[in-house]
Amino acid sequence: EGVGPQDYTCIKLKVLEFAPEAQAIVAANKELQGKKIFMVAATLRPETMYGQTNCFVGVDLKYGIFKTRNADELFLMTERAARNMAFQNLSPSNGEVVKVADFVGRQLIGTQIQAPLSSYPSVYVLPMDGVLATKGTGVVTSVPSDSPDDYAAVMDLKKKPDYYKIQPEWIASYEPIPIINTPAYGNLAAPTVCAQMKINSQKDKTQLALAKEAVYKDGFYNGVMVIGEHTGKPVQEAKPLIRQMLIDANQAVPYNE
Ligand code: A2H
Repeated sequence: EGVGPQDYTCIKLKVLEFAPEAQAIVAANKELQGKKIFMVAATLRPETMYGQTNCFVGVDLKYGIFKTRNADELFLMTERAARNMAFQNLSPSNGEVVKVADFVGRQLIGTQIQAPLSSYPSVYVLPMDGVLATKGTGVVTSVPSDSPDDYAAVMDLKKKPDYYKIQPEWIASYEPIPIINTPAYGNLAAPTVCAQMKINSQKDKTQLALAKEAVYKDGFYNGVMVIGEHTGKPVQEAKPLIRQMLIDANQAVPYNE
């Protein structure tokens, strides 16, 4: 982690309806009328995107909407990510960063988005404690079937919606979806490992780091897809194919940092 370049896939989460405070900001901005706005999430596991149940932001992090190389599409992410993307042929011109709106994460909570490949036609933007401003785009797509961090955060939100200032229906009926099967953890690796290790909350950081490592390696080396067009294929084989399929469909872009 943090050593050497990281090959991410940035998933384009189309905004269907902004939460009220964010909507007021967008509505007041002439540059945004009639444009498509995407929250952009950096992932190392594109093959798990069938299982997206929500997306996470940090409530205190700063986000912006930035112009891209495509005049009709804008990206919502951290300014740090926008600066990196400007040198990866993703901004209007090389090195150019054009921000057209500003938000704080909490204003985005409750926004509805369309997550490519997800079995759920629309999902919500929700808070997570551990979202780093210094990694990826500051937007984390949530796959509770295969990410212990995501599963622990989703369980916290389901248990304590008031504490996290969310409406229960934004997550209550969004269950983890089987994506990958392995001999060790079955087809819901993250819930299984969290139960085995008695992980009760996203605050159990030491245990979560161990769980994440175990599930990541096991899924990659021993996993077989149980959903989608590559059902039956090993994860190692399906991963680059699903990544390319998302990129070809203009639902994702490659991103390095
Ligand atoms: B992964 P690495 Cl299913 N702050 O995507 C915190 N976490 C972030 C982040 C940020 N700013 N940006 C990205 N991430 C998460 C899927 C996934 C991920 C699964 C399983 C494991 C997993 C769905 N969430 O990551 O430090 C994103 O979550 C475990 C490594 O660059 C991204 O991939 O290695 C991963 O961390 C990148 O972490």
